[in-house]
Amino acid sequence: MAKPILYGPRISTYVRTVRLVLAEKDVAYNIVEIDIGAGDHKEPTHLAHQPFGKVPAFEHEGFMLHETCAITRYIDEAFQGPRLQPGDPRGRALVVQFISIIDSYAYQPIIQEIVIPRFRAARTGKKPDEKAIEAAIPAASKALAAMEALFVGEFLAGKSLSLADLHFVPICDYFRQTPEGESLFSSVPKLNRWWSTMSRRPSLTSTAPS
Ligand SMILES: N[C@@H](CCC(=O)N[C@@H](CS)C(=O)NCC(=O)O)C(=O)O
Repeated sequence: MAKPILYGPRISTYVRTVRLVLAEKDVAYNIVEIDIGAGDHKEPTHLAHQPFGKVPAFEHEGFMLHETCAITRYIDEAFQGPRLQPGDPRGRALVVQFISIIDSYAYQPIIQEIVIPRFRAARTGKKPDEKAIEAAIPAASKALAAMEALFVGEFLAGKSLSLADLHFVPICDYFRQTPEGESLFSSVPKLNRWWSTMSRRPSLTSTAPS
């Protein structure tokens, strides 16, 4: 089988989720870095792969895909390696439920409204809009609390690692580097324990953005 190609920057949480899945399945791939800082994801070359101007996009033997949840499911089903989706309908539904919560309710407040402003402030030395960050905390907290309540055990959606864990890891890794993340994680003990286990996996080290 030809090596798949992943289009996107390593710093992106969605790109990292795909890299985590590829690493857990031990699938070799090529990555084409897209410089989102320079706006390359809005250029025609990338828009031909991802019409919404987002990252990642994915290519396998001429088959093109975008939308991370479609890409990760395809990789799990098309390649050898440990299965990252449960065999039963309820187990798979729980995995999809977690991914949907992450996409719909966690990503925006955590990454867009807390992590990006904090990291940008650290990079530029300019003060972030503290009021805007504070305004994002209730939504971030609600998403974490919902996942804490749904946590099945050991891994997010059950006894085995699944796509749900790999969709959430990149967001947590960044969030925990902010004061808001550090504080909110102390109120979700199951997710905290989950993170201690997850953070030791070799796939996290090998995909860590520099
Ligand atoms: N629905 C898309 C969302 C991907 C997404 O939001 N990616 C972010 C990076 S983590 C992005 O492209 N941001 C750049 C922008 O919105 O201009 C997916 O699931 O792949």
